Amino acid sequence: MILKFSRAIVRMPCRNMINGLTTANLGLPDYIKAIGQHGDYIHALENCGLEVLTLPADEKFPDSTFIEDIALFTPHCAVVTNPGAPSRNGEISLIKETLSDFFSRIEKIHSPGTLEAGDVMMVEDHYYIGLSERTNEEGARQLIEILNNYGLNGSVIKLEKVLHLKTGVSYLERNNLAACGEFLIHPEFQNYNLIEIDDDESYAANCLWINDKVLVPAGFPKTKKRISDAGYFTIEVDLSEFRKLDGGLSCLSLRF
Ligand code: CIR
Repeated sequence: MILKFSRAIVRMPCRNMINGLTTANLGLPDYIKAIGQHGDYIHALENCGLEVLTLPADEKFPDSTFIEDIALFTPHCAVVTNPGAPSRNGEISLIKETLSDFFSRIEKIHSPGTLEAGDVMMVEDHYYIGLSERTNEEGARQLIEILNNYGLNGSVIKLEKVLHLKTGVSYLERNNLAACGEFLIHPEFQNYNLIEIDDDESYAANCLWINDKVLVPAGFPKTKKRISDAGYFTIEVDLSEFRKLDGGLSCLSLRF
């Protein structure tokens, strides 16, 4: 197994997740079902060789299980973000102590900059940053400055329709990029081997490479086949309850 990541951090969903932010129109999530799906997700991470730290649920923050958005990990430092969604901003206070157990250097995005790490896609030393309703130009500027200080670099991608950059595009290493909609024709991505995700399976564009296996959401057979055909072992995970809150595979963990 190619080991790039060895650990992941997840946060248990809370009962209050039914009050999470959403545009999905798929009904309210079922908490009990979500707990089961979250357990399966953790097993999938373990199957990819990761040691998983599971943080407790926090009822104050309905969306706090989507832990990816509040921190970005680079090989040299962790960056605590500054979520643009007001109901999510307080989530950052929950993570700081945990991060200091793993990272000696912790950076921070400051207001008026906003940034959610679902908008950040890492390709080797380069970090694409989506400008979205949650991540603004000042947040992106601050992140690029931080990255530059560690010999890394970044560039911005203006989003048209999706919530976060990684809602619509996922880097699967070896120059392979799973992409749908606006990203298939985006000039920045034309030098990658594009794995096209059809519009009717766009939820599956948020798939997750971990140590040369790829997690894909269950129920998207065309996407699963295209990713398998690209040479990856795929693991399906049913995330129906998180999808009701616009949450995908990557949002549920921090990997490093
Ligand atoms: C939100 O709207 O913030 C949550 N309901 C979903 C966050 C999904 N996170 C992600 O795409 N990185």
